[in-house]
Amino acid sequence: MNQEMNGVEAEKFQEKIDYVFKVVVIGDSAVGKTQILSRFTKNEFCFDSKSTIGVEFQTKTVTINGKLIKAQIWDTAGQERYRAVTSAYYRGALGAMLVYDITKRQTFDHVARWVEELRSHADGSIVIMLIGNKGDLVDQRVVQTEDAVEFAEDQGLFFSETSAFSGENVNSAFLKLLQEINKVVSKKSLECSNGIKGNGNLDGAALKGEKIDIISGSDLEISEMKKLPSCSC
Ligand SMILES: Nc1nc2c(ncn2[C@@H]2O[C@H](COP(=O)(O)OP(=O)(O)OP(=O)(O)O)[C@@H](O)[C@H]2O)c(=O)[nH]1
Ligand SMILES: [Mg+2]
Repeated sequence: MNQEMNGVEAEKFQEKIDYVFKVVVIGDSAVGKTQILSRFTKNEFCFDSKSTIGVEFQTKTVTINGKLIKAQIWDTAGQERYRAVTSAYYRGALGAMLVYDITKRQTFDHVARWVEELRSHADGSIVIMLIGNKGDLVDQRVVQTEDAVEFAEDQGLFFSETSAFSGENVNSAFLKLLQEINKVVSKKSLECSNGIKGNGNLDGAALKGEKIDIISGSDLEISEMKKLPSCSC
């Protein structure tokens, strides 16, 4: 949508954005993180995509409950040696897509470790969506849906099976995550405007009528990121 606008129109559009939600995509190498992102933001898929090195991000603007929300989605390498500084990657993240490959058992076995990493580096209120990707490879499935559902329920995660290749469930999974983030943000915003902190106590600053920005631009360390090229192959 942005590409079709001229500079002035794009500027007006930017001004109307209500929230920027930072989302991180994590999971083992080669599970399809970059391709899921590419499918969601550009409706593209690439079979011989290269391993991600460092950190990349893409954005997509969607409307949720009448609010214009820009999802800024960060993608990093599953391989430890290619990963960027972990704390910077998770800082300010409101949501996470935790991806495994339904055809590779090990990638599902590692999901618990990724949850631990999230719990130790990200904000406690982060919304997590567990994703079983490569759903198109039905004959090669080794991770059963029920096992993933049980794990997700146990850990309080949302869950979906996707295919970056066919596009199945990719949009709906991202939209569900963004909707859930929106609920969390709206609740926090309401608590602030009522002068009640998350712990139920009255907050002096809010009672004085100060405006509290839940997500400010400074939370987004754009200088540490590079934009993805139009195709990541
Ligand atoms: N059949 C099928 N192949 C997929 C799917 N998603 C990704 N792939 C393939 O899986 C391989 C790895 O995909 P990537 O998106 O690069 O994986 P990644 O998780 O970003 O890997 P790292 O950047 O190394 O962490 C590529 O060959 C993709 O084409 C899918 O839904 N179906
Ligand atoms: Mg990648």
